[in-house]
Amino acid sequence: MADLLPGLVVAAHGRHCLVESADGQRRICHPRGKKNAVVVGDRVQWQATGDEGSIERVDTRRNLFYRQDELRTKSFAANLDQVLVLVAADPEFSESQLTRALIAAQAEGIAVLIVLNKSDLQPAFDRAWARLEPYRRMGCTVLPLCLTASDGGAHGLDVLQQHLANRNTLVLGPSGVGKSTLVNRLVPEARAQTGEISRALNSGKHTTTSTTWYWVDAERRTALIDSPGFQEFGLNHIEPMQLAHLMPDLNATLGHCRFYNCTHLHEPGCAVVAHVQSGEPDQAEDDPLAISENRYRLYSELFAELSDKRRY
Ligand SMILES: Nc1nc2c(ncn2[C@@H]2O[C@H](COP(=O)(O)OP(=O)(O)OP(=O)(O)O)[C@@H](O)[C@H]2O)c(=O)[nH]1
Ligand SMILES: [Mg+2]
Ligand SMILES: [Zn+2]
Repeated sequence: MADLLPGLVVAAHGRHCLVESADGQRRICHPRGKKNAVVVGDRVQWQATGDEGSIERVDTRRNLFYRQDELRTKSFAANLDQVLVLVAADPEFSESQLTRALIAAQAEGIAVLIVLNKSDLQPAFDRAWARLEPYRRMGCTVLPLCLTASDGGAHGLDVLQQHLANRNTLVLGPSGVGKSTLVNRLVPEARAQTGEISRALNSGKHTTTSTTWYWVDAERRTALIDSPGFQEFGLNHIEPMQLAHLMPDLNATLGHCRFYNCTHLHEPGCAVVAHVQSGEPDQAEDDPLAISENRYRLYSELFAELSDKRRY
């Protein structure tokens, strides 16, 4: 039996994937057996079979970022340093989808970065920026960005690049926010590379419909992973009683409720409810633990959704 070689999965299309070896060479590989299903970011052990290869083993994952609804589990990528949730002034972002993505990352212990793109679009941008205030307050890094400035340049890209350096980052967000535009800005040959990948895999599919790993630097230390836009982000894998722990603003108040098994929905003496902003903006400034009404509403809706599903 031939020696096993280490590799990195840089694209995954159903039964085929593209594996990059240490020397930078990429080749089509076939996972052996269903158990070996691979996702982008997986470290694998493969062996050559002619021009192609077969994946014999998937190394233990450091983390796996995925969503899950009633019907299926959809894995985005594995072994991530960070998830960049990209939203834009237009289309208007869904706070529910943003919150869900952040919870999924927190559940896997993956750092997050929120970036608001299209700062050239006013007044939509300022409105969207204000909606992100609770996220800044709970400790998230939120960066402004413009990828298509009228002078042909970009604004906010330098600061963003500092957050990306020497890490691998999954770029996640709804359709049309500029994920691929960002990748093309930072990876000049991304187009060529994407063309190459789809031809190599002979899939005939448009590559933006699948997740792909790009190296930003020649040393291969900084990577961006482009992903298809998502609309619904199911969290069926999360226990309702875990939710508050996975939302940093709610988590900060935990441990002070009257009942140790408080659901923070209707119990008396609930410390979470005590910090929900009543709608008076001044009150939020006085209370470092303030929880926005929107975030609390998302919590109760999610709690109901995840509890409901468990009854059947
Ligand atoms: N006004 C404005 N438009 C932008 C900016 N950045 C990107 N766009 C435009 O937004 C549109 C969508 O960009 P894409 O990069 O294709 O979006 P995406 O997130 O990759 O979308 P999917 O692949 O469908 O998930 C394109 O027409 C871009 O030119 C920006 O900063 N300002
Ligand atoms: Mg895209
Ligand atoms: Zn409580």
